[in-house]
Amino acid sequence: MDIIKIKNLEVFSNHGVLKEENVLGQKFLISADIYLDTREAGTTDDLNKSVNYSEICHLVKNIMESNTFKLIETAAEKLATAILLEYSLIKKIVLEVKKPWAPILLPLEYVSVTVERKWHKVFLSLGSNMGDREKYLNDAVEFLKDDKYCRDINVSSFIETEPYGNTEQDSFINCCVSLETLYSPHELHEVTSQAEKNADRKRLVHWGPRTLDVDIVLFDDLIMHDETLTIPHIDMANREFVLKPLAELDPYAVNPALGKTAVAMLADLKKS
Ligand code: PH2
Ligand code: MG
Ligand code: MG
Repeated sequence: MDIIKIKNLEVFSNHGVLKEENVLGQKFLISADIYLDTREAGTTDDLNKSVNYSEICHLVKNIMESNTFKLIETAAEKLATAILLEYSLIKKIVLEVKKPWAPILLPLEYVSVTVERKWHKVFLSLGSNMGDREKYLNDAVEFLKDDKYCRDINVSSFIETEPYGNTEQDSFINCCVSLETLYSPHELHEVTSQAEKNADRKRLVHWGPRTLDVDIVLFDDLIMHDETLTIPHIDMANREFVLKPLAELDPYAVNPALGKTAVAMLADLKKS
């Protein structure tokens, strides 16, 4: 991908853990590697096809001067997020906040924090087999659309499916949702859990009937497992109700743990 670089933009502002820093202020230097596709701007000479680096510098200065953060971590986080939210053409940003006058009673060139933030590509699987099933799915989609850290939301067809696993329950409506998000996997899990709570989901029986289930199926090419999350979804390759709508949204979405596309997983499942 192409990069626009801003190097050591100088601003004077009041961030710091110490009271004196908040009162007196000091110099900060901001650098950013801004990842976007500049091809069209470069071939047409049209600024509208790129981002205006002057505007971004003024946005940075504004945010730095109108806030008092304790941590340079917070400054970096706020700047990176604000820039990604303001400029939809930017896919990723690596942003550094340097503090050359950090008052630590020792000489140093600077201390700094660098953060890398991007729009993550995510696929969710949604299911409902209680009450007004379509409404629960539609409400969840609306809930995601209202979240400014989620964008570019696409919804597959709704399909009626027989219960998989515990078969002593009513049939499901399932779908998949693709989106881009600034959330981390655990932050997104908090959001999907909130969507389930909004549907008054009660966890009575494991794999039992539910008003709404929202699972993270794929998150970039991430492979992870801990107490709360397993990504890619551990059983996705065995579930037609996940693979069919997933393949409809993006036949070439890859499960990085298996090295298989959605269409390939679906074909393998139908064979077995
Ligand atoms: N979800 C389950 C278990 N079984 N079966 C269908 N058809 N659809 C589901 O969403 C589903 C299921 C656990 O999440
Ligand atoms: Mg599930
Ligand atoms: Mg679940």
